[in-house]
Amino acid sequence: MIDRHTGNGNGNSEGVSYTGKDFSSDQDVRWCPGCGDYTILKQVQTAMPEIGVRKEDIVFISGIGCAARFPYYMDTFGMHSIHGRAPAIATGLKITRPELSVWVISGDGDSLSIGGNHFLHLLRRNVNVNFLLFNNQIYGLTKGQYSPTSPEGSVFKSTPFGSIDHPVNPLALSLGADASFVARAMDRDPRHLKEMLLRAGNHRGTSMLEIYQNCIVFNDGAFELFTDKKSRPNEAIYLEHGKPLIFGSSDEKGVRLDGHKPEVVSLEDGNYSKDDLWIHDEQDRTKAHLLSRFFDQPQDGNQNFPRPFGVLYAVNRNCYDEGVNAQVEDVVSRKGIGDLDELIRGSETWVVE
Ligand SMILES: Cc1ncc(C[n+]2csc(CCOP(=O)(O)OP(=O)(O)O)c2C)c(N)n1
Ligand code: SF4
Repeated sequence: MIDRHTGNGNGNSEGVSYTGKDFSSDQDVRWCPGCGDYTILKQVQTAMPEIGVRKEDIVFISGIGCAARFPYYMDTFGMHSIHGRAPAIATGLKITRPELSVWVISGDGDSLSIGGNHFLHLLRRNVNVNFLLFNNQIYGLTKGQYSPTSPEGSVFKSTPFGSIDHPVNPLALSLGADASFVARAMDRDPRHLKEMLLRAGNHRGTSMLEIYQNCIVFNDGAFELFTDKKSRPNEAIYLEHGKPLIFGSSDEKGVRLDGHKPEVVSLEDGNYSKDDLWIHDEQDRTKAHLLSRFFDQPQDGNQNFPRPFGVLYAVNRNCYDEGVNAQVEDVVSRKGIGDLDELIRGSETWVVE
């Protein structure tokens, strides 16, 4: 059994017509003024009517952190659960209620530190849920300790002499875990963020969307290179399936492949034209891995690759929740409904003397 109503496993869309406001709850929003979480909330509320699922078929499940307050602000079902464990709860819910559209909200600390293990298994199992990873490179709720995504050398309260930890690259990690949908967006490009939310919401399987989110209090400007309108054209590249990798303020640069080695080239010096560039293919796993490695900082002295935004990888593969339900149905049809008491009692008993 895939879905009791629609068959696509992403909620029931029969006869729904909402506006963004319909998804706004009556709770006071308790994030700091200027927090990037506000924009993300707004874009999720704006995207929901277009995803077109009935409110009573939508569930937001979070772990712990500032980001994790999200379910309170959505006028849908929701659950603020335990630290790093939202994927386990989402998996259980999706298996037992496959008709629901399930969204996991998590911070970088929540999903990549205490919840790293659960994150990995959600992705490899490809449970049909949407995972929104709010990455602010800091622990916001606990007042600014460094997180698994903080760059080396980060000076925060818990790392007064600079973090010596090598950071996690969330998209490379997701691809390594065989995620079927891997994308990146940022709070300060709301139009593109909404587009990515729609893509994630319509994906069958785990959609992992990393969202760069500014923590204005403890890590302001962490993503300024990509969010600032002046530096963005040179530091960010927007991926579109079937289109060449072009960037720069007047589209004067591109990325080509020399074998499997990416290279930034000028489109102005006459050596290369658009026809020489790498054409983005969302279904090419090898190229998605290369893209996820465009992660260097200009100050590292490496070739300054632009940071990719958009869908790096999207393929269709079996979902764990569907597999579990299909197997249960098959076994029940062959063997009938089991008896739990009998199972617990077991067929063999021992007497301990
Ligand atoms: C079992 C457990 N360990 C530690 C904590 C303390 N704690 C609360 S939130 C958090 C991390 C929050 O960071 P992040 O997930 O990045 O979310 P943000 O607050 O930045 O949105 C930690 C360590 C906790 N609540 N429970
Ligand atoms: S501490 Fe940072 S992440 Fe948390 S609400 Fe304030 S600005 Fe947002």
